[in-house]
Amino acid sequence: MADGVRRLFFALWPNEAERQACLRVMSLLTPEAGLRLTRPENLHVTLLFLGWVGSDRLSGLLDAAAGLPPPRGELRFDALSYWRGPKVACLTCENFPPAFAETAARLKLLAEASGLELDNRGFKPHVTLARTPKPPQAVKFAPVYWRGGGFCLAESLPHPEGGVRYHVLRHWPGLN
Ligand code: 3AM
Repeated sequence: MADGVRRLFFALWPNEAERQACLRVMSLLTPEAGLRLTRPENLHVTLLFLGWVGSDRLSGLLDAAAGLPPPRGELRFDALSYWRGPKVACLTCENFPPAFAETAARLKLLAEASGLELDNRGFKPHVTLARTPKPPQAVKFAPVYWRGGGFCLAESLPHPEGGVRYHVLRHWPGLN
């Protein structure tokens, strides 16, 4: 890895009530072999994964993101899904206010304008609750509400105890 290169993503970070609501759902997951819960401080909703970003691109990206209005409204996570590719159990929502996908799309445009090459994955709101080799058992839970408003740029770093830790580099506060 070259010097000054960081693994980055734009995300919504939870307030304490949202984090606790996610932890309540996590506490319902049956502890299967190989299931690894997300660290509470790592819980987030990815808006746009950037991958490795050189320091030469970072300040332009930060300036451009500062001008972006954060998404207004609320996400209602009412389903527990299993994604077989990355082997994650995550909270998902079928319907969500268009402002969230619009913010994700605008972040993608400004990242590309900053010279980053991104894949064509669309925005799928989700909160990764656990990594697990097989689908979790079904659970009943109260929907997790997650307000829009501010968003942030986070860095993915190795955790000294294994796995990753996410560090918020910059937070742009919102109105709601
Ligand atoms: O926990 P989630 O899925 O929201 O899965 C990774 C994590 O988000 C995702 O980016 C977040 C920080 O690492 N991620 C990692 N590699 C990715 C990739 N190649 C990716 N998302 C899309 N494409």
